[in-house]
Amino acid sequence: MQQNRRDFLKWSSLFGGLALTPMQLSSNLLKTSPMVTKWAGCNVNCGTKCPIKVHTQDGVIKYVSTDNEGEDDFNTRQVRACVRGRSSRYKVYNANRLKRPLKRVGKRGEGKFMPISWEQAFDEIASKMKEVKEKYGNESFFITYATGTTGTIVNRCTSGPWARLLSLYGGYLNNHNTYSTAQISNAMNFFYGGSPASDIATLRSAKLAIFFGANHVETRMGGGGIGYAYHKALEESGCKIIHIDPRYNDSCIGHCDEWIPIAPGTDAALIAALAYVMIKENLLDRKFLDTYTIGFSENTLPSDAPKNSSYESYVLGTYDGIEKTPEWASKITKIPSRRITQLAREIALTKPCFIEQGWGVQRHSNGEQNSRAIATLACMIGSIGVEGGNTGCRTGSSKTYDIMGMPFKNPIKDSIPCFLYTDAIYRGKEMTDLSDGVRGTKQLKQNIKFIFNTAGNCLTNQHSTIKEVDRILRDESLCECIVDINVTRTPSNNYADYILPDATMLEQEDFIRPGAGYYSDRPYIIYCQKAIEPVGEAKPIYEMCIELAKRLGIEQEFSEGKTQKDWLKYLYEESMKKNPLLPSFEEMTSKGLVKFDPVKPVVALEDFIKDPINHPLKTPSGKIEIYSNELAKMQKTWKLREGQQIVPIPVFESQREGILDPLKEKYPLQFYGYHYKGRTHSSFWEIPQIRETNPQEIWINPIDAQARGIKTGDVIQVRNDLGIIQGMAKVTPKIIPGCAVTPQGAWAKYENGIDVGTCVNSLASIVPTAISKGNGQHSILVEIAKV
Ligand SMILES: Nc1nc2c(c(=O)[nH]1)N[C@H]1C(S)=C(S)[C@@H](COP(=O)(O)OP(=O)(O)OC[C@H]3O[C@@H](n4cnc5c(=O)[nH]c(N)nc54)[C@H](O)[C@@H]3O)O[C@H]1N2
Ligand SMILES: Nc1nc2c(c(=O)[nH]1)N[C@H]1C(S)=C(S)[C@@H](COP(=O)(O)OP(=O)(O)OC[C@H]3O[C@@H](n4cnc5c(=O)[nH]c(N)nc54)[C@H](O)[C@@H]3O)O[C@H]1N2
Ligand code: SF4
Ligand SMILES: [Mo]
Repeated sequence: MQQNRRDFLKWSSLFGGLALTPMQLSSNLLKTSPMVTKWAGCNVNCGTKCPIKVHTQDGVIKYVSTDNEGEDDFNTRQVRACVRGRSSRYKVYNANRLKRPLKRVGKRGEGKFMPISWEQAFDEIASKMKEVKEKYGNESFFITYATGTTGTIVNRCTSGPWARLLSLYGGYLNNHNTYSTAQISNAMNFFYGGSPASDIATLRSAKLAIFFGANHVETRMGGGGIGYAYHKALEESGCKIIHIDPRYNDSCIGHCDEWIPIAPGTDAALIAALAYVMIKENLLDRKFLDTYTIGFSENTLPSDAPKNSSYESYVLGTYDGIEKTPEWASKITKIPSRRITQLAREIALTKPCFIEQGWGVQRHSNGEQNSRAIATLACMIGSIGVEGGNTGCRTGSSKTYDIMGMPFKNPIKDSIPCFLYTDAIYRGKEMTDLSDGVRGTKQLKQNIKFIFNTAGNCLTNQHSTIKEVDRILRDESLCECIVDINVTRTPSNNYADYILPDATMLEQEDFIRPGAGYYSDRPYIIYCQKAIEPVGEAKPIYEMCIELAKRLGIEQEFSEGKTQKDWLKYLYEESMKKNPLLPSFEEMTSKGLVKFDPVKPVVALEDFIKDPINHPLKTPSGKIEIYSNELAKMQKTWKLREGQQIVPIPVFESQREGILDPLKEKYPLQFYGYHYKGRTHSSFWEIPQIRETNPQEIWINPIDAQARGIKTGDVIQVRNDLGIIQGMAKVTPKIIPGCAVTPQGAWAKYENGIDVGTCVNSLASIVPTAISKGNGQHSILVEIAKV
């Protein structure tokens, strides 16, 4: 800064002390307008939501830079955007950018469209809405799960203007869960009555930290949040770090004392063996277990639970006749038994020990059990409720500085697990609470007939079994109309009947704030100041919804006469009433970025541990439920798919496409897609510069590669019964033998039935998990061969 100021003074004195910046001067000389800088933000769902500075000239974005204001020590940190956010200019200007409303011409899914006027688009969509409402009722409308504009206030994908419009029009079928956390969120509700987690900043007080599939450096990349806080806490504490992950993830690099590779989907087996050692060597925190939990031992089981159904009985083998020794676990997890024994001692004897899991562990067909097992480990050592300890959940942020969204009240209560949306298209009316986890009703009244997909690629690319999705969506007699709202062409909007071009966050005013769980102890709020006019005919979704509301006869109810800016002011000022720390609307909008003082980092369950009687958990017993009575009830009443089970304690389950599935004879390699620094899911794939610098590689261990004659750079095919993907091999010991991985989110592209776009969801099963009906997308079995 100092240097900049000195340079500026030197320049201005050279030009006779004029109060112009060098940039303004050269603009004047070249007779162009001066550069203008506006704040905007990166709205994609890596959760972090970084501010960006947009520099324009004559209404054109010239370059994008990042927060560089203020000091930059940890407590005053600049919220610097990653390379994806800094590439936002290309998000506005790229060959795939949508600039006009499009209408399908060929068959659905063929990807042929013609430009139409907004008038025609609104008229036709409104008329189809009326028709569908009349024929099938409001339960047939659906807004798909989508995350491309989460964190914004008006321009929200799933709970913004579309939700308000449809609510006022009579309602729509809701969805619950997320693709991010379906299994862990449901599992932790049974276990803790929520997902309590310490702030990652408290890691600075830990002596040992065990991370299960937690990749902060790659999945929380912005400078304002968790990735940086993780790095900083490790620097300060010097604590020992162990990452347990099938692959050597980016958070291991430069930070980690040990990487323990584990076979995917087997964490619950490892935990059972750790428990075995701790029981045998008397290393458990029995006082903690007896005071705060139920069901670890027989003496704390609920009175109506069967004998020998405690976790300890499972571990010692009185439950099922198998002792969960390190040798037993070693065969499943592929971790040497000696290391398991040592690890148990190390974890039990080094306190405080910070236990955390990311969300990769739970995105498996047995994900609920894996995540409950890791939380059980945190209980076994009693490192909960103390600074430097954690609950086994993914770390969170300390305080939410929220801004209200647009109000809406959906008169329909029926809700499906978001991952079952394709099922609800072809067999909605068969779906029930006990067979499909439907909520708000016992059975659905209607199949999905009309879809709005805003800012999402979950219609196909991010869903599973792409060929099956293709079959369902292509059939125009099933879902009769699909309206897709995006800023770019995507694999999903290939299936749309109408594609509507949205304005980006650089082209409209809105708030963006980081998601809870992403910014650690330093909240901030961004106000996007509208850097340029929307390109082409793109327009914000609020304006689209007003036009539809007009045609549906609900304009006044929908808009209440307010513009987007009026709503932003109203919602912000309502939020100010609850949070006196928020500056005035005028200050917020003129500053563009407001960073708040650091808050005290949260230590999860501190109150409950201090006083469990007066601060009970939201579980039925008020305690931590290692044995869940609710799951015991579901075990008796729910109708499950073949091979599935619900067990009240967190046993290791061999389920669909897991390490013990007999299908492994045919498809011997485990496979999954991890979240990648080169994209946020499928977002940014459309930008060639980003694709070029972040290649789509398929990692395979040298042992497996050699057995198949594969070398780095070879084109290989990964196949199972659901599909074939093709891509480039990277032979690396950074992945455990017996497993291969590729970044999730690449755009599927089918050529002669083969996905040459290397999208992992061409191979992932559409079968939901037993308890949450979530996406066990990381459980895939395959064979790999050189092309
Ligand atoms: N750069 C970038 N950041 C992102 C995203 C992105 O696409 N790109 N997506 C964002 C979103 S919406 C979400 S939900 C989060 C996702 O965050 P996560 O779900 O945590 O990400 P994953 O990469 O799926 O998994 C994290 C790690 O778990 C490991 N893992 C997989 N299976 C297992 C297992 O069975 N056991 C163990 N121990 N480890 C396992 C993976 O190898 C990976 O290193 O990230 C967010 N951040
Ligand atoms: N196999 C496998 N599948 C997965 C996962 C996995 O780990 N493995 N992860 C799952 C997870 S955790 C998630 S959260 C989902 C994510 O899946 P999605 O929610 O579909 O996320 P993205 O792929 O990022 O798609 C977001 C879309 O929003 C669009 N967009 C961006 N900005 C704007 C805007 O301003 N306006 C509009 N209208 N659109 C905009 C982008 O162009 C992009 O098409 O994927 C899930 N799918
Ligand atoms: S870290 Fe996430 S929000 Fe921040 S710039 Fe990168 S992609 Fe955008
Ligand atoms: Mo996610």
